Amino acid sequence: MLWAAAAVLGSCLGHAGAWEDCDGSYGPGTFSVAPRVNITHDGVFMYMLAPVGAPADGTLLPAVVFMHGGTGAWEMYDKNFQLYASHGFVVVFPFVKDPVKDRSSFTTQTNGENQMRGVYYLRNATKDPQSPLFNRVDAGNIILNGHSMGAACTIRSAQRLPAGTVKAAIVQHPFICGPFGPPPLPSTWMPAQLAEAMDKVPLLMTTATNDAAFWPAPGTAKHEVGCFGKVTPPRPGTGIVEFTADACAEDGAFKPTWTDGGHDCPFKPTPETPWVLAMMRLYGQLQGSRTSKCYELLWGSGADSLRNSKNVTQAVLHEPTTSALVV
Ligand SMILES: *[C@@H]1O[C@H](CO)[C@@H](O)[C@H](O)[C@H]1NC(C)=O
Ligand SMILES: *[C@@H]1O[C@H](CO)[C@@H](O)[C@H](O)[C@H]1NC(C)=O
Ligand SMILES: CC(=O)N[C@H]1CO[C@H](CO)[C@@H](O)[C@@H]1O
Repeated sequence: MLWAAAAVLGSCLGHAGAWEDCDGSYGPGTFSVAPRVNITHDGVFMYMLAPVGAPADGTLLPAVVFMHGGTGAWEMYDKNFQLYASHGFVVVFPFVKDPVKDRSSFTTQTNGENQMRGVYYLRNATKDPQSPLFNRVDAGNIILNGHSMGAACTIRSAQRLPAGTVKAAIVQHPFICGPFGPPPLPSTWMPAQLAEAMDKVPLLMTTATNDAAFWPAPGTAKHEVGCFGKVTPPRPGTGIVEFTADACAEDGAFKPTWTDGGHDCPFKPTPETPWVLAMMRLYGQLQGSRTSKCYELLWGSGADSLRNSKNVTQAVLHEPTTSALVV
């Protein structure tokens, strides 16, 4: 009920609150960004990046808890995190073990365990006078985001956390669904778990036509779209977007250390990152407002909408219903 009232108020005021609406340009936001901080919470090592200061009207900051892909490192996503923090988001980046061990393909986690710890850390930190986040974070405005192995975690965290704990889930290039995967059970996720996650939060999944991580391209995207479609009936406020091979082409920006095409398209500043940010802003800052530009870009069908982007091979988008916003 509170949420419904807040959303109505938000639209009456034309978003006069602390957070700006999307304008379709996706440049950096107005916050400068403090240096990254090391955190250990409940035995889990994490990096934390926060904006400097807070909105003048006392509004608390939203946050995103991001889980990296297998063999992943902060540096793959750093530019995107700086962008999110400049828009007012606290970024929490839990490791499975630590920055060195997580670079090994033997360090894996797919059940969302450490990503959930990231959520618990934020709930604690905003109440902890010793924390740099003391009284600064709205622990009710947390977004989950992950890539590859971390995307599998994001499905599981969204499914496992009680309804109302997080505001949205953004799942970039998840594994293929189970039971046979790859990877096979118990490391993959099941369509029934995705359905449970979708019953709790708006959920946006991404992939790319040239993702060849699990099947030769375009097989991986085809199977991911198939897995998404196994949730029946379709849940409002959910979607999967397959970006084009052109938009997700390898551009050498991370060489010689990493590639950034296909499966690793989430490292790039475009085409996925702007939409990830729009989803974060819509649900972490604008309370899902149906009258916002963020909403129109993500769920609408205008010339500048996600579904009509020339960077998109196909998009299956199930627009939220009014009731889906009252979570
Ligand atoms: C933070 O963690 C990194 C990686 O483990 C380490 O290299 C660095 O020294 C730590 N910084 C501080 C201030 O503890
Ligand atoms: C489409 O993708 C290209 C390449 O990544 C990028 O330069 C362009 O800004 C993207 N356009 C939109 C609307 O996202
Ligand atoms: C697990 C953990 O870090 N708990 C902390 C939560 O915050 C309080 C202060 O509010 C600390 O005392 C706890 O140690």
